[in-house]
Amino acid sequence: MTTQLFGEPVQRREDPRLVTGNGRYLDDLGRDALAAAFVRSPHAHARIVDIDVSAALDVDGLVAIYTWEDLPGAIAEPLPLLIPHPALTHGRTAYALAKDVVRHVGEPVVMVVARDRYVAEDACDLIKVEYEPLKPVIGVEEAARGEHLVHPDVPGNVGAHLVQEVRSADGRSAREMIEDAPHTLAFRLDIERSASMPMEGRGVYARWDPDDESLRVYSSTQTSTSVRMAIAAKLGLPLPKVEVIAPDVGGGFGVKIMHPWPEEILIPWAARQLNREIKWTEDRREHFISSAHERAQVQYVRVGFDDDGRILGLDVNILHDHGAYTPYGIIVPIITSTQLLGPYKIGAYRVEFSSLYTNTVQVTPYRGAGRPQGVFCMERTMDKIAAYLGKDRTEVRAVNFIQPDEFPYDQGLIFQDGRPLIYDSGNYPEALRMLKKLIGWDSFPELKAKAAAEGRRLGIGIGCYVEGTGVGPYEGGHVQITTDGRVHVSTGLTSQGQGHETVFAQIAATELGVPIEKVTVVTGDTRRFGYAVGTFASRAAVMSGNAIALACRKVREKALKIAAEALEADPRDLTITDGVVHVVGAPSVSIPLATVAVLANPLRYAFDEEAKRATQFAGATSMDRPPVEEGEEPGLEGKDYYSPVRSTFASGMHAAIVETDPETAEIKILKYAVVHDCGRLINPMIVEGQVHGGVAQGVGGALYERLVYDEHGQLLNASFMDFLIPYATEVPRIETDHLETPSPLNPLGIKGAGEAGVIPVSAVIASAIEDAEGFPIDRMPISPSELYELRKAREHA
Ligand code: MCN
Repeated sequence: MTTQLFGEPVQRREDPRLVTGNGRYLDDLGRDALAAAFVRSPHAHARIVDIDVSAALDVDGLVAIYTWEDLPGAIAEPLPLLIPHPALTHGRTAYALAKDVVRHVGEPVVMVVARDRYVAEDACDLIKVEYEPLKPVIGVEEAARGEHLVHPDVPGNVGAHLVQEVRSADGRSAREMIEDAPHTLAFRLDIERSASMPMEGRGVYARWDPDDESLRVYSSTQTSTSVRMAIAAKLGLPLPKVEVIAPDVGGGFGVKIMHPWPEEILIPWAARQLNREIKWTEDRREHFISSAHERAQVQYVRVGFDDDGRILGLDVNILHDHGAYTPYGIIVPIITSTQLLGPYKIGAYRVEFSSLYTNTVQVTPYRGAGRPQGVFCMERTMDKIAAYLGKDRTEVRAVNFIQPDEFPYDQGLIFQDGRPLIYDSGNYPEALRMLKKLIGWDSFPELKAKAAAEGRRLGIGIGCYVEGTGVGPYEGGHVQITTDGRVHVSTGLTSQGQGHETVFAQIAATELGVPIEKVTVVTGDTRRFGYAVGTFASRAAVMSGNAIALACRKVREKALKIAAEALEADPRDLTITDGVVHVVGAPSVSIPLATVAVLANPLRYAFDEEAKRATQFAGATSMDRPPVEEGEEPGLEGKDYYSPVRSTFASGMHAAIVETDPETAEIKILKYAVVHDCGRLINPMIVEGQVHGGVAQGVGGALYERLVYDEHGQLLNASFMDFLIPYATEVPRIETDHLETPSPLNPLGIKGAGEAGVIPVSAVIASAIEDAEGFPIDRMPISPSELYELRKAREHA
């Protein structure tokens, strides 16, 4: 049996439970709890004139109705704004229940608690809210005109405005470099709204213990510790009196992170108020109109370059649609603007963004978080340069690549974590070589010509990206070996399907030399681990992975020390194999870890016959070790934290071959290839799964997913009948190859992988369609009807 499982494609241990229906999701809990439902605004922008609940009061089974007026103290204040930034001069967050004005369709106005959801919804229908409609602001261009305001005290609807600039080595600005460049291009790109759309929506279930004056809250969240802190602060409870548990979470993709949702505050508050268990489970329509969206940006690009396609100056102006509120600060446009440069070194760079309020659902990070937009911009730029110069698109990229001997490479910008944007490692030329081989880049012209002879249109496309992963500030791991030889690992961050139960067990098994079957992993339960940040920004592997490894190393050291005493050996001569500590080269001189765990506990004799035998085996008597020496702790357990100096930069490149129908403009992906570098792989199979899932989401963003608002601020496609996400039939087979350039920044040499799949897909598909059609694709997503219209426009041009 091997315990060296780091790097092995171990089967996901959580899957048998999840795929046989034995997962426990939020709605599986609290079956007898009261249900909450919300009256939500039907208007995009309106003043609340009156709320009349009288007709609902007689509904049989009604328990309580709350409006903003009923909320006490801090709960009546706006929700917290996380991650403030000096450029965010006008940050605004919503109230848990709307106060005076609603700013998007779907904003919660009244909360109803009742015997069950049916009764709660019936009561909602009887509540009359009188509104005075105000002019809604829809789309960044209308917002930028500033004629009507989303927040009356935010001039021009500008929540934030930021200019970042990197000058050339000889001190010239990007604009000067562009003016002086041999060639220049200018164009506009349009990126539409999409959203996370996890299979399981949000949900909260809370119960109050009046004797202990404590709350137990279950939330379908990516960050149980921050939900806990928000509830404690808003309800005025000491932190130890609030426990938050993330049960099985059916996907998050960003929408369930950090900033507390109104429902995460209101349900626990009402549970305490009424001393009853209360649950709220989001339905799909609520998810569309009252959670969060992302992506929407308009970008104006100017680029100057030389005859080889080397970029001398790049100037990008971004109008970022932030929706009605900024609970998560300006993290999304900051990521776009700083990671737009990708794997390239650019002569000089200027990026400016305005983050604009509109009367639409608020914008918070969705898998990829601003990077798909940045990559779309950079990769469209590369393709345009190649087309202009008549060069191969991969050549233009290669000429701009940062070279392997140039790491660490400082891009001269400040990253989202406030630290310098320095790439730690990578090998972009090698990745390109691997990708070209995987997709068959060099032989594609032949394929294309052959298809053309049959009346078919094929195109090939490429897109490259880097991704800052494993962002701080910290994450922790706790490891305990019990007297049955089992290893219990816990970490505070949560899991939404990434396979953490498996990979963290692989790390512990490898570090401790125990069979993986002996390892159990708990995540996202503040009772087990109170200090944590959460699962987002592809950080779990780097952050908790390293913290768990460090905790294991502490425990291992302690185990070897105790075993050395028992075996009368030098700890440096010992190793652990299959859960047994033994002298290197003399496996018979050994002691099981289970026995070492017994020896590590001074109370071992009192309760446990096995322990008595174990210590006799070890040649010890009951009192011949001091109970707990100074500076030591009983038990074979340890905790450690990992806090990175800065983020580590994963990277990759994708390529695709598409076919566009000459008649119907239908777009089919025939082949899709990924070369991916997330440093040392813990589990290549899980990483591939993550990449595949990401590509599937990216295909949605490239071809189908677009949240359409009309001029009144009504979301026209708030259901899966109208908002298209790709089925398995639309997702191509994905060929993946891994390149491993270890990160020098963390002990395990790993980088993140969770968002890699999604980031470049729109750029790649646009690149391939452009190659098939011979005209520019400057928007994402692109549908067959739009492609058809573009063809017609070309014909008439
Ligand atoms: N991994 C590995 N070796 C590496 C890097 C990662 O084996 N060198 C493994 C990790 O151990 C983990 C998985 O790959 O099991 C993803 O790791 P990581 O990149 O650390 O990402 P996180 O675990 O932090 O997950 C967050 C990331 C993000 S930001 C979104 S959004 C997202 C995603 O992961 N949401 C998901 N993947 C998702 N997958 C599912 N099923 N559901 C979501 O909601």
